[in-house]
Amino acid sequence: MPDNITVIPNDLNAFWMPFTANRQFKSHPRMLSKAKDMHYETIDGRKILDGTAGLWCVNAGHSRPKIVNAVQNQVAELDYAPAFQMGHPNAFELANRLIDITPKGLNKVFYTNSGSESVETALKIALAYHKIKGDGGRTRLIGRERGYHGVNFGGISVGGIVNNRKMFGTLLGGVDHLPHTHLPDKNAFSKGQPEHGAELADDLERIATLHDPSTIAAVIIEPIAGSTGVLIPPRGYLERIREICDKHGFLLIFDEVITGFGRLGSPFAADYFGVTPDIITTAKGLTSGVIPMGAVIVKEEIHDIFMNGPENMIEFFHGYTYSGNPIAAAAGIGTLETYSDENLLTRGSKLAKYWENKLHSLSEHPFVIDIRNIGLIGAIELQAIDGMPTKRAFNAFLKAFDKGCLIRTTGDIIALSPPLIITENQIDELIDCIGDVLYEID
Ligand code: PXG
Repeated sequence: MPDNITVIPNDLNAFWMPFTANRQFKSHPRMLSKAKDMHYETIDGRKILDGTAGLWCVNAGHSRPKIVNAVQNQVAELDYAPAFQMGHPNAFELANRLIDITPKGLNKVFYTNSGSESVETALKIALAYHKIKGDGGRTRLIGRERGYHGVNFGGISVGGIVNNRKMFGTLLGGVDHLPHTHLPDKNAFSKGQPEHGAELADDLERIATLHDPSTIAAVIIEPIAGSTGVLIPPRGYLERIREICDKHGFLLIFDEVITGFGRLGSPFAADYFGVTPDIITTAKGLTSGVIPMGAVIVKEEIHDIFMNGPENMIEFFHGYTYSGNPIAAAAGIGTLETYSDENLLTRGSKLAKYWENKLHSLSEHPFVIDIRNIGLIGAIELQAIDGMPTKRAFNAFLKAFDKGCLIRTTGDIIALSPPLIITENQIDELIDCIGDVLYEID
């Protein structure tokens, strides 16, 4: 940043911060000013080990040279190009590179600017697809309890996080929800996929019967529910969901906003679980968090249904001013190159066992009631303080930040998702930091 711009604000009032306890933050600000590889630096010069890849997005690590150069060069070359009825090479190049790493058959890319927009886009594609096919009675959308699909109206309607829904009116009509898959009595301290709960997928049959299957357009789920505190699908669950969708003609949407781009040690969760959806929503790791960008990747036959009618007509009345923005696309290309150069999309599979063992070494620590892990994702669920849900985990977050490590908490769950460049030593450092924190909080 140029020297003549003041970077330390003297007043924090104007900025209404998202998903933040604004008053707590403004009384004790936690300000970051730099980042490199696995670390942030605070404005007072303290290094913070990043245990969360920012917000599950900085998969390549911070300020990586290929991404930095791509963005710097692009902004000087072509800053913006109209997204509608015009093109520029980066957007096409990125789409081509993207479909090289997406599951077979999913090879058409629609750009957005965020995970929330990817979700809205995917739901609209699903509805329009059935309509164009002459099956316009399929208007219902099925989500899942505890699901997170961003914060726009479609996303909170199919989502199942109560706090994200309850203030906002009646939401979309025609939506129903599968039960969540969290069964702590049966599955606590599971390593990887839990044993129990595949039968919860059968609830989709119940929902189908209740509404009549011919009224259902799509089912949207996160292969791993992240935001709600890391709920890993029981063995056989996703396969069963796929089967039921196929049986009734429902499109299956995997929301891979956090599981995409190597988080599980494979490019996508669809690869990891061997279950292929019809549509994948992405964002975050697409540009390693550097520039806002999302993408919806769809099966060719879904895209092709739209390609009819007169050739001069717009086929899909949807898009954003910044869909496929040149700078975001450059960041995406630099990111995919970094992933490829350093084998980051599969690196998690090599570290997963080490990560798992280290994480589960905390099982006897104070307040720990469950530990869950898969790929480079981990969750440590704490016993809530009586009458004060979320407080214990939030205190752990504050204490960890003081000690130099960044963790995320949701409810009383600590969620971990480090950049994919993390080393074994840094895994030790992160988990040891959390271990110390657990002994120091009440
Ligand atoms: N779908 C999924 C599965 C997500 O996890 C979104 C959609 C929305 O993405 P945008 O880019 O609109 O925020 C998300 C976002 C957390 C956390 O700490 C998770 C998200 C965002 C911020 C924090 O769990 N997920």
